[in-house]
Amino acid sequence: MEVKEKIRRVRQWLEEKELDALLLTHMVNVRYLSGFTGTAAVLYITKDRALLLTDFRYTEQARSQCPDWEVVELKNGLDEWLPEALQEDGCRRVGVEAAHVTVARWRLWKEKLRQRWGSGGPELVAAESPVEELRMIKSEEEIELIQRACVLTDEAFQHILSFLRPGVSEREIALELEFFMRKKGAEGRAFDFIVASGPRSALPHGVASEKKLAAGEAVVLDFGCIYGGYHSDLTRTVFLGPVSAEQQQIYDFVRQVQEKVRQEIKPGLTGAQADALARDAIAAAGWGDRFGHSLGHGVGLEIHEKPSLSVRSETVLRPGMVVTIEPGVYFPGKGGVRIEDTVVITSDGCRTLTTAPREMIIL
Ligand SMILES: [Mn+2]
Repeated sequence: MEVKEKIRRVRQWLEEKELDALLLTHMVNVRYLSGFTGTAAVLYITKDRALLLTDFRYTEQARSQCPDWEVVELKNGLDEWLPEALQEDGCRRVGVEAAHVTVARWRLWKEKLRQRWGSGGPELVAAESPVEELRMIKSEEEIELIQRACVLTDEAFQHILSFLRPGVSEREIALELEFFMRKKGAEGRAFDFIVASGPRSALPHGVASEKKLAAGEAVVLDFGCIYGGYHSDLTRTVFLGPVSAEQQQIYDFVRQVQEKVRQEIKPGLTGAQADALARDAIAAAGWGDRFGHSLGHGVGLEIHEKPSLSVRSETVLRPGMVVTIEPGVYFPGKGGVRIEDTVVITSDGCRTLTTAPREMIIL
């Protein structure tokens, strides 16, 4: 979507919400709307102005990256600028991103308005940002960047297989994954990697520890990278032999469930209906209480974004949404299995962007 079109959509939203202005402080939303990749800027949008506020460090960068925005260099900070601007523009109701403004900042802004106007001044409105909704549907260019992040992630998985052996620590594995992807062009890791082996594989969020791998253990590897600002997310569970019949059975089951979801997910389903594709199958196997997290989440400029594939998600899936599909079952004290892919919803189903092998791997 062109920047001008994004601004038009936000203005449409302003009208619907009967707001005179929106102040966007969440850097990811700032980047999405303006193209600005620096670390400090705020967007201010009214029905006829679109300002990018930044400071001396970033003025020049913002002018070159954001031709559709009027770049303003803040001299005395945003908190002083805001009441001035609201007065100048005659704004009565100004929206702020409720999920991204601290209580301290909210109080400070209210106090600044009160100092200037007493009780009759402009009203701050805690709003749900319209930008997170826009971000749910990815353009071809965005999908291409996510795809490239996924390719690097798949390559890192292939690479790490030769590195896994008894005695290697989870931390060393996490570092090697990150080093490999960054050498190949990734900007960074997508999140703190999960490398969870043996009994730790039962921890759905077992961030890599000092624990060393041992024979007979499952190893859950959950990792991804950032490319062009966009994230990837992949989980594979591999085994250091020998593998028990029980491990084999659990693995085959999770793999089947994950495959079924990728075959059946399609536009028109709600996030909750997608989640149920996995949850019902796992419950039917008698392991309902062993799958305690949601099926998946949106992926884009953030590793976790809308839509969520979870019990309570009413969001309807649409083509262009990029989500993870990551069912798992976990047995405390023993171990767990999770298999996760990043997929893009298409007109009649989904296309899987991560392609690392899903067959059981025993090293
Ligand atoms: Mn994930």
